[in-house]
Amino acid sequence: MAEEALVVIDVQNDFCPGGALAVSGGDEIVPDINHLIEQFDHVILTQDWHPAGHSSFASSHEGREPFEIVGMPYGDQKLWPDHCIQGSKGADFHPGLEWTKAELVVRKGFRKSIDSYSAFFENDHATPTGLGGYLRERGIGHLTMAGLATDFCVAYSALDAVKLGFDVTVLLKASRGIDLDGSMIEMTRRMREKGVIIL
Ligand code: VGL
Ligand code: ZN
Repeated sequence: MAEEALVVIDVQNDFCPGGALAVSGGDEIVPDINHLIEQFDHVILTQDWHPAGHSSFASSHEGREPFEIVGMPYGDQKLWPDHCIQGSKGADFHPGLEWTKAELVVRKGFRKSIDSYSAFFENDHATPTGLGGYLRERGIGHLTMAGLATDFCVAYSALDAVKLGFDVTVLLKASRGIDLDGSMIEMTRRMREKGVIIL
């Protein structure tokens, strides 16, 4: 029997109200996530972890504003406000998150020239983070995902996980989205279409 793990995506200060890339109601999920952490045998966290001057920051592209799209060698990239800078308070987990039980923290987005929404692959959809191999080696086959943001890092992680053959459930109640240009509807549709169970 494959083991199950909870994967908590990017519950960090910068994605919560008051943060640099605040997701509406981002902090409201913390009690639900803490409850889930208690229930699961295995807990893995992801942490968005960018160097200053990261190429996904609008401030790194002269004349560009956050939420515009630029062409990168690996494809289109949406630009963001500076956020989750390595070692900053904004990159810390929300202070209410009961993270001590976590067995692994996967940091992503640490290469300056490429962003990484997914916990499994960077935005070129080819460079692995190592999480897929880690889960396989540990006999973990079922993943429950929740966190921030539903329509970016949660969705891309869930889509990559099903592509790698994991059974994936996304808990909407314990997630919040950014919702740019209909991205919530679009990404929930894509997740369903690819076999992610959405609760
Ligand atoms: C995220 C945009 C940029 C996320 C991370 O966690 O969903 N979104 N970096
Ligand atoms: Zn980021």
